[in-house]
Amino acid sequence: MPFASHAHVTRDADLPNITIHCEHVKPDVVLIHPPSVFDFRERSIVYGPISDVIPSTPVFEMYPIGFLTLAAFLRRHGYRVRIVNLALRMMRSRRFQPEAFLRKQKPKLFGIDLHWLPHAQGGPAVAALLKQIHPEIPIVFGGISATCFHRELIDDPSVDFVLRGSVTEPSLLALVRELEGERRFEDVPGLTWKRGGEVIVNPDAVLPASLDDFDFDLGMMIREVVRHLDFWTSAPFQAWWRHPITAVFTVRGCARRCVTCGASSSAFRRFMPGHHPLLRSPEAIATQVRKLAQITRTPIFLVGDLRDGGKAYASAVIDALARVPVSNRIVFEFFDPPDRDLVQRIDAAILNWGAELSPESHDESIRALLGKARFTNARMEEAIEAMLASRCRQLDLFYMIGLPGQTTANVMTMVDAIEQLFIRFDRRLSAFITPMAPFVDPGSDGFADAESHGYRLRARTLVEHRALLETDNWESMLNYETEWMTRAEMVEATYAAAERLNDLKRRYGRISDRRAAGVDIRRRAAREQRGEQRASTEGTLNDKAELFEPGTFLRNFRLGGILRMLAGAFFSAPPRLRVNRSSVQSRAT
Ligand code: B12
Ligand code: SF4
Repeated sequence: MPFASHAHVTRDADLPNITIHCEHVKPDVVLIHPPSVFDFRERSIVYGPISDVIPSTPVFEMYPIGFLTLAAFLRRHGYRVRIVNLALRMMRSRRFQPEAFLRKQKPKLFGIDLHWLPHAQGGPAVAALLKQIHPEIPIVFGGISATCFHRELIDDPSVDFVLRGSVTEPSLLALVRELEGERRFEDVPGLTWKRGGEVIVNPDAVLPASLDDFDFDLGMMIREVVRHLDFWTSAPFQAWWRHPITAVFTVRGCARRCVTCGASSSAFRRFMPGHHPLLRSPEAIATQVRKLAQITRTPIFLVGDLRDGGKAYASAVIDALARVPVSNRIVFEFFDPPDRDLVQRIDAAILNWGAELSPESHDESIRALLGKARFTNARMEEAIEAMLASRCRQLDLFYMIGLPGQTTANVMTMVDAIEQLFIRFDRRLSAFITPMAPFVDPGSDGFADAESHGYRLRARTLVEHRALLETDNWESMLNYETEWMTRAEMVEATYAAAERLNDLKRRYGRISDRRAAGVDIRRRAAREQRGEQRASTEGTLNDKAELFEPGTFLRNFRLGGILRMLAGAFFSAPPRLRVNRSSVQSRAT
């Protein structure tokens, strides 16, 4: 059954399927999230498990969370911003016509994200369509991949601007002001643009000292949904209303150096302006947690390992969280095993908590080659023991296929090692194995200096990645193979490991027989076709509900909190006040 005619969509029964637009409120900026492959509905693509441990489907319909911080920042300065999750609208209905929808949008500026490289086909394709229907409206790209490939992207005739950087809010504001003012684009920091045939790369923007000024505004988000009576155009991903996971982004960039990561310290030094990691203050993290807990009951993930900000910073965050007790589960991310002291501090401060630890491999030598962290398995088991001896409610371990030094035999030994952990520890401990797919990140050490890390790259440029995305199965989409495993071997090892792991989870009570049987059916079907033909919301290696527990709208959300926030947002609606860039005076518009 080709995906071409069956974009699989799970309807959320408890949500009205209505979209009413108030056309009279014309946004100044429309931020568009494209599908990974624009014409995915017309193609027959065997996707495979490229999105099994994230909420999105292989269409990668989740937009960068930065859309929310960009929108909040611009709104604070008097501009109207609309977020359009085009990928999600296209997934939800075959009848949805992107062209007709985009024709009605007439902002001053369109923004498209090329944050994740898997949108290398969809992003430029949406830009081409927009240029065709609105040749007079400029288009700006932004995001990590757009920054990495800014020179190649700006050569695309549909692209007018690329904003480079990990914190682009002030530059986007400056760009909008220039568009409605004197059009002195050379004054916009971090902008790559063209004047006539000439490409101009402006100096980088200066990064702020902290992330505290760049937050999303929950009240405004809810107000936008209510104002448009549109639950889908700006929803972050397909199944969000059923499991609205929430997160606080504690950091931009990273202190670690994973060979395959495009946001590692060395990767960002290569192409991302400014000094990273950039932290959010402990107070700002706690405030965001409190606000999220006012409207949802779902787990709140703290993205980033707090210890990378230093021991004192991690302690300060935990103390700040203790001052705003919430009933939601707070999920901590650990890049290497936490010591007993930290576990005890968390346990004393937080009522309901869980953790994610990503050893990536059971093999200490492979971990060393990957470069995230060096630690022994004994140390990891000690940490697991400490966490499970505390009130930690859930501990998920993440492993990967496609690592330096890893062979098929080594992958299977990894499953044996996980079984030993299942035997030793209780059901709160679970584990996931996914392939690194579809790409080794651009700009990463493994991309920039592939051979010395044992990678063989099949694509380097944006155009070459676009071509890979236009192939019809996940094996041929991979932009790499390794000295130790071919692409075919990685595909086989992925399914073989998943089959055993699913069985172990069933045997050791991590998942029910029913859930395990469901995964088995989906994986067998996928394996036979070497993938998964529909962009399904369900995983083929694991069940996504293992990670993101679904619930009804009323179970997930706190209606009272939403109404209070909504009332607050309406009463504090931002004035149409715009500050002139070149003067300290402000003018009301
Ligand atoms: C949290 C996270 C996630 C979350 C999603 C968060 C989200 N919705 O943004 C989850 C876990 C779901 C996820 C999934 C994936 N991720 Co991820 N993720 C991260 C992580 C750890 C942090 C990102 C972050 O903190 N962002 C901070 C927010 C506030 O800023 P932002 O979204 O980056 O936006 C700012 C700028 O980028 C820019 N910007 C972004 N878009 C636009 C658009 C315009 C027009 C403009 C002007 C500016 C702009 O301005 C924003 C504000 O200043 C990074 C690693 C890292 N340390 O950075 C990887 C990272 C970004 N992810 C990566 C990858 C590969 C993926 C997946 C493809 C993996 C997969 N195969 O499943 C998926 C794609 C998901 C999808 N689209 O559906 C790679 C990207 C490499 C690349 N160049 O392609 C990274 C760098 C590292 C990694 N390997 O994990 N990810
Ligand atoms: S993959 Fe490694 S380098 Fe990249 S964000 Fe995660 S810990 Fe940091």
